[in-house]
Amino acid sequence: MHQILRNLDKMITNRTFTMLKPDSVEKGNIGAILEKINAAGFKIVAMKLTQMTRRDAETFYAIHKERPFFGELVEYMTRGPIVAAVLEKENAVEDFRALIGATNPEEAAEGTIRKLYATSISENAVHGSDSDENASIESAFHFSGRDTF
Ligand code: IDP
Ligand code: MG
Repeated sequence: MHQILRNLDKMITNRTFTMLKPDSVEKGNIGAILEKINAAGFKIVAMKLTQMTRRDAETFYAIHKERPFFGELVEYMTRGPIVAAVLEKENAVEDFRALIGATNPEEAAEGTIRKLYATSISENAVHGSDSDENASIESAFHFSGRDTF
């Protein structure tokens, strides 16, 4: 039983969820960003090109609904297709947040995806889950169990 729980825990902490946001797709940066993701040792477990509806974006970003930028965020995230993906690597959530860099590209470290490809704090190229729990919730929002094996 303990072995099973340990394995389950390991499985969860080994995955994160990402979106290549509409600006990345518009600018033709899908390939370059996926290259960085692969080069950093992440395996793509599930992936699709899709577009979020207003309701999808409002639900996905519900935690930010009282923030002044919420309307702008929903407009941005729904204006064109995104690439949604589930990624696997040891320590996935933390390592992926390090790979993408700070929310504001002006504060993002050299070589990070946001430093390289983001335009502004709003149009910042990629999403990365901020916890194992959210990685799991966000993956389930975009993919069914049979997509993520
Ligand atoms: P994160 O994506 O780095 O986790 P959050 O604070 O969770 O950053 O914000 C979610 C998203 O909302 C950001 O990625 C960005 O697109 C947008 N956002 C965050 N802060 C601002 C802001 O101050 N102005 C405009 N948009 C923002
Ligand atoms: Mg966040």
